[in-house]
Amino acid sequence: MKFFKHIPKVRYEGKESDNPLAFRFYNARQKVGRKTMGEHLRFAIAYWHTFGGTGADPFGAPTKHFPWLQSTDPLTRGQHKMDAAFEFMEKIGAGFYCFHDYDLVEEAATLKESERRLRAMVEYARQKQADTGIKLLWGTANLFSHPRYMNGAATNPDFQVVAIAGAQVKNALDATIALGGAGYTFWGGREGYLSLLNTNMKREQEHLARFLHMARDYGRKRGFKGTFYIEPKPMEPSKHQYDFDAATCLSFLRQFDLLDDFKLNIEVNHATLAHHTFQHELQVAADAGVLGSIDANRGDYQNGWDTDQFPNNVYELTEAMLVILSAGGFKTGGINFDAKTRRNSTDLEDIFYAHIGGMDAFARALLAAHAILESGEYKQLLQQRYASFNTGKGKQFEQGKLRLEDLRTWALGRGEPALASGRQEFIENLIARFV
Ligand code: XUL
Ligand code: CO
Repeated sequence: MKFFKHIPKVRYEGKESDNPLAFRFYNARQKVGRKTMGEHLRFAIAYWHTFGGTGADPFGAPTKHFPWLQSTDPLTRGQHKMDAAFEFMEKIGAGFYCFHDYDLVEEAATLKESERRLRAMVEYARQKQADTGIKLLWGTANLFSHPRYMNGAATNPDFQVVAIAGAQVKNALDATIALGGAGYTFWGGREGYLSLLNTNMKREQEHLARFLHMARDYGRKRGFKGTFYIEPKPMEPSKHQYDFDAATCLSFLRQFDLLDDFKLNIEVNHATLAHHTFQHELQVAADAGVLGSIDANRGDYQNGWDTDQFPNNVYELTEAMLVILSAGGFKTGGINFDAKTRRNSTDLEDIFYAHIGGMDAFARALLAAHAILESGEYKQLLQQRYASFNTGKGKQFEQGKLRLEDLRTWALGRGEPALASGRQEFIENLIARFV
């Protein structure tokens, strides 16, 4: 079925265009350095928000009555939803999508029936992918919505729940592999606690590690060559989540020997919930060689929760793209719009406007960050700041050739250093010159 007949394919029309259904900056085929914009940005559409987000919130009923969600038969509904998804992705020109198992089709009353439904949807998706060339960026399992997961999934104190979560991950991995997914994500919204008083944190984290090892082993055994991602988030829906932020996840992956297979999927609004900037989280991941993929969105400067709005701040995105480009860009990962239109954005056009805005903002940021790195001025400023470690005693310090008492001896002969400006405003202006 077709759902967006009244909306034309979105094309690049250039900066001067005032067509709200055109790109002004995102031009998939335009070269930026050695890659095209499309290859750099690898845009993905999040199935759950864009085709399943009905606008319901804790205070109110759905506001969006998507025509693809009207059938009473779950499989037919799943197929209509997928028709809408692929029609939308073709029109917006996104090369990738991401899903949870039960975004594809509603979970059934029994595991067996859920598996049957899922297999049918995977077949349907395989055909759609072949027809359109659209690919799966990553799959995942929804281990947080069902009431059984109220005390956690892999970290649930009841082994029976852990086993059901395992079955779900096996099936979601099978689906991801069958669809040639480039990645598989774990986001642990319920892997944490509501109260420490009833929680054995050490045991739960060991269970999580055991679970991830099993998933990794199964995936690799079945020929999955893609990347496993952990998506950090500090809280919401749990009071405290184990995958708090990039640094916490890294320490977990190191402790439990998972670094060979896992990278991080960094989400903007999760970073800000952890009182970090997105750029900070990207840099932590990049420095450890685990910058895998990103979930793009933005939070709200006044509200403290996960508002998942579409990104629109080109200056901040430029800073983020500086980190991503300096780390070598995306390999298996990409930019997944884990973002939703507002509850009162109820027209079908609204999901187009939202993605067009996000894609254009990233395109501008890519162009700016690329130009900044090409000009060399910014990189040089950063290098100069550490120049005292390039020669002499500074160099020996970095090489581990000095002892603490050597620092004293050297410092004694020197006196006070001249104050060196950090030149923050100068650098901010330099970045702004390119934005
Ligand atoms: C929730 C969130 C999830 C993950 C996938 O905050 O970001 O949608 O991206 O489970
Ligand atoms: Co996310």
